[in-house]
Amino acid sequence: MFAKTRAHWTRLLSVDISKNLKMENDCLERLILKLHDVQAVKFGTFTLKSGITSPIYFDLRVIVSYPSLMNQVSMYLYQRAKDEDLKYNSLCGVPYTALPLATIICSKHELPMLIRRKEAKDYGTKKIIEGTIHPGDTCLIIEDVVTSGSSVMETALVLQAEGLKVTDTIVLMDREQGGRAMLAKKGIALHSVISVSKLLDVLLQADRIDYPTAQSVRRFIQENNTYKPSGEEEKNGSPMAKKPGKLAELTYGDRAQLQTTHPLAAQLFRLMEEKKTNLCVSADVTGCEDLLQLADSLGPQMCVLKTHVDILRDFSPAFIQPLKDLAHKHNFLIFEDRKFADIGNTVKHQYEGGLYQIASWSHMVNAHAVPGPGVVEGLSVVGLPLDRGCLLIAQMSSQGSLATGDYTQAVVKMAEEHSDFVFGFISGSKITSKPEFLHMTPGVQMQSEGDGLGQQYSSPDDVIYKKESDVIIVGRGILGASDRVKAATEYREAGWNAYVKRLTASRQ
Ligand code: S5P
Repeated sequence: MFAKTRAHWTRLLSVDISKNLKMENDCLERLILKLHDVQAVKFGTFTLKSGITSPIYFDLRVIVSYPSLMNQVSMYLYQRAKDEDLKYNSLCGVPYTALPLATIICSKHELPMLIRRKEAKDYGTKKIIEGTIHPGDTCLIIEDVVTSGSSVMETALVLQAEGLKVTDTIVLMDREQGGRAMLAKKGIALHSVISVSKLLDVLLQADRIDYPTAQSVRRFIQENNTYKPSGEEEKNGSPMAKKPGKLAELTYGDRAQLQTTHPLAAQLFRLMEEKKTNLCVSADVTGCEDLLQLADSLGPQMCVLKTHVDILRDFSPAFIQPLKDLAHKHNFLIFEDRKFADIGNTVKHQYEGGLYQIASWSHMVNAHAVPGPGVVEGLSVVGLPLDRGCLLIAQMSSQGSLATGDYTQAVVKMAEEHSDFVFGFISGSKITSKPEFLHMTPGVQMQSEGDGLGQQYSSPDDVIYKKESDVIIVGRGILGASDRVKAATEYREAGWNAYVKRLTASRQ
């Protein structure tokens, strides 16, 4: 009797569930047809930003003109998160289309929202995220269409840099071209309301498109998967090929805005973006006059002027003011390449006093991590009140350098633990994914591979594009040229082009 009753209820329940599923399906079909009605999805021949020709095109921006459709889409996005039983503290829509969608959800369900700025803001609070940030909270990302996943990842990176957790994203349309796999690799689960396959099935059944059209889109989707499991990229060979699972890069300007970025690094990132240069000139000349002349003539080309003040045969304190004036005139920072490497108390004196009084004029200095954290602590006693900053030497360009492997990793940890004063590294490549840290790379030359004294050279493209460093440090490549201004212009262009190429590749 009991078994019969249970079977009865089970049957009734399953009829109910399948009825609900059918209703849900009908609603989703209506939503897809409505999106097609308003031309949020189109079929034809479209040239995408990447130059690829696509038989399908999504423009979800148009839905802002249809308020009931906006509400419907927002309802679906919210319901999707509920179905997955996601736990989150706030919502952030990827700018721009998903911004109003997130707003509707947050307003309707009284949820806190965060807004990610797309453009750099150069006045007021200089924030890249608007809203109250509680580090450790989980933020759910809302997006309209996902192809490679890079725009979701770009927003996730900015949120993560502010201390927020990002574990899931809800998207209206998954183009099924690799975004899900790429995001999964980065620890973000993608939940979509509609997949391209579902969209094609519905439009085909409703006679909105014919079979050959649906087939050509399916083929396009299959042939244009943006996600390549590790290892395949090299085989593809294209220098612009997107690296597997690689994130969309933040620009120098974006990095200047992060709350975790050191004020000096922010100043540098900003001036790099403004002057369009990632060139640091290593002014390894031995006379004050020569150095000042170099600073004046190459000033417009560079973001940083690097000095070795102890190689100047005629140094006098009178040399400092004209150097500072030139830094101001041409908007570059001064970096005394002193490579401090002693106990805290000694470096404190070396930095502040003596003949050179480095802290009084050099915006930044560098230090070896060999002595342990005391070296940074000693320098910061002097540097912090003056708003100075320090780079730690994590790798060296010279042959046989011992600064490799675990040592380099320990330097990164030391920098993270002293990020009030340390804002970056001297390194051959990018060694931390934390975007607030700056990487500066010496050993850059286009003409030569070495100097016979252990120096090893790489090209600007290698350093900025392949090794993902931020700044090229060039000495003899420019100083040894018959026309130094022309050479500096060439290095500046090569460094900047490599940076633009890297940004472009990360967005494809
Ligand atoms: O590992 C390093 C670190 C530094 S700071 N290798 C380097 O060459 N440097 C400095 O960069 C070096 O002291 C010199 O001032 C500059 C490179 O000069 P170039 O003439 O070889 O370009």
